[in-house]
Amino acid sequence: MDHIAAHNQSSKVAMPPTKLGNTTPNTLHQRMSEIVPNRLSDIRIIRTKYGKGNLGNVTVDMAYGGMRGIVGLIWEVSLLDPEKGITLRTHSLPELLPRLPRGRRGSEPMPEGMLWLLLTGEVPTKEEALGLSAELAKRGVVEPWIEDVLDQCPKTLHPMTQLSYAVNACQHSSKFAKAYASGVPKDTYWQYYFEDCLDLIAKLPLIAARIYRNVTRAEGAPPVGRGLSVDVSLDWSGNFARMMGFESDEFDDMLRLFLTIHCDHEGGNVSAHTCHVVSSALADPYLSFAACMNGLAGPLHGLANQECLLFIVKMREELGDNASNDQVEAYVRAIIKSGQVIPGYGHAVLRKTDPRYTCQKEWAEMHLPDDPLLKLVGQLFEVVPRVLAEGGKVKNPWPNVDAASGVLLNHYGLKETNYYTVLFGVSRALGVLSGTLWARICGLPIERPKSLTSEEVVRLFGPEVSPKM
Ligand code: AMX
Repeated sequence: MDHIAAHNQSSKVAMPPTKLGNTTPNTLHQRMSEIVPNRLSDIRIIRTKYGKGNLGNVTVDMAYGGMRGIVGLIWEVSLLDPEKGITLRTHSLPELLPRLPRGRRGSEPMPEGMLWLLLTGEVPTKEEALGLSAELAKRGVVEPWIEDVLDQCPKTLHPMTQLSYAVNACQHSSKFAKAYASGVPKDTYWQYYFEDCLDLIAKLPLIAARIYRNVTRAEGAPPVGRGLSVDVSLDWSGNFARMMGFESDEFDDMLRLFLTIHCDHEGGNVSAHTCHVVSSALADPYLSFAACMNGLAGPLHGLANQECLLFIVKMREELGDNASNDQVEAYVRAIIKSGQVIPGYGHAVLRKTDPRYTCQKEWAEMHLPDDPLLKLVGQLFEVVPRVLAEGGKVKNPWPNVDAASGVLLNHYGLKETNYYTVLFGVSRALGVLSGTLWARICGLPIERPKSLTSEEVVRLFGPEVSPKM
């Protein structure tokens, strides 16, 4: 298999130099500037040696079937293994989490460390991660008119719509769009793209916190106004928590974990792929990420965390706190019989329990062992996979990332389920913008797969099997 050979061989091409005896912490931009030329040279070698390698055949069913199994994308920052789950720059989540740097406060990793890793391929030192944290805090400003626009949104406008709206509006300050319009050379695009990515990631806590404040304000109360700003002494996640109005150290840590583990799931999922395809037309990071958020807002993708908690809460209302597994099973069967999906279960690529579910469940068992909703999460795990596996239709009956996250958020008082996907989106910015920035660094062209009509399928494979068209 050519592609496996390519994969094995690729580990022999020169990788970025490791940092030796460096006393002054690198900035992310410095480190990227060192890494980019080496990596581009690696990719030139890979393409020269393995460019004609065959990545597999495409069948008609695959084209009708959501392109499952078609390998047609390069996404440098993460890779999903159906059995083991996500690897971020080759590190599995359980292996990586203990290695990522902690901040000045808290015991969970700073998402800034994950961002550094995704962009550079290197686990940063604590000083580097703290430096990036300070840099993001400095960049974390939003034009006042965008804050006013958000304040004018009706409380009932879905928070994901508000997020997408605000991110699109931030495009007003895109450095890449301005640089492109002024005709800068192609090989410098990534530098402006990098600036926009960091600016956008830095603005997200302020934007998302403002949305939270506005949708949760009391009936008749005025919107936030000019009251929110980033505190440069706090990390990215701490700032987000504080601006939303949460003050406890345990909430901060839960949010750090949430924002770290939701960041990326390789390039073919709806949110990442949308960001990738929009950016391939050289739309700037703001336009690309806003589109990505619109995809994440779908109930089969990121909205599933909202759906999942609603499902668990409703089940509790109907079954009470002492439901037996038999009662849970009857409830689950009735939902499936009515034609609905069980949110938080199943996946297009994964074929085992999602490690992101496992790490959230373990965290919950340690910090909120007596939460009645956690008990139901455990019972669903005992019941749902067996029920979904019956009949063999569902390809993956195991829990995904969304099966436990809502219970954590709800426990700490973040009860507005329609806000949950915004948190997912803030985290996802780290991964999709890193992957998309690398696509720009590599100069990947505008994306344009070929499509067919059903008549064309019949023409290609008929006429003896042709239906009447
Ligand atoms: N409950 C009930 N039925 C399910 C199911 C679930 N959790 N997961 C899959 N199925 C059904 C599908 O609806 C499909 O039925 P159909 O043939 O009648 O249309 C059949 O099983 C085969 O589907 P599949 O090939 O196993 O899954 P898929 O790749 O088409 O879809 C996913 C994957 C995630 C959309 C699906 O498993 C699902 O709808 N899960 C529930 C929603 C959810 O948790 N989404 C979040 C995923 C993670 C994320 O992106 N955040």
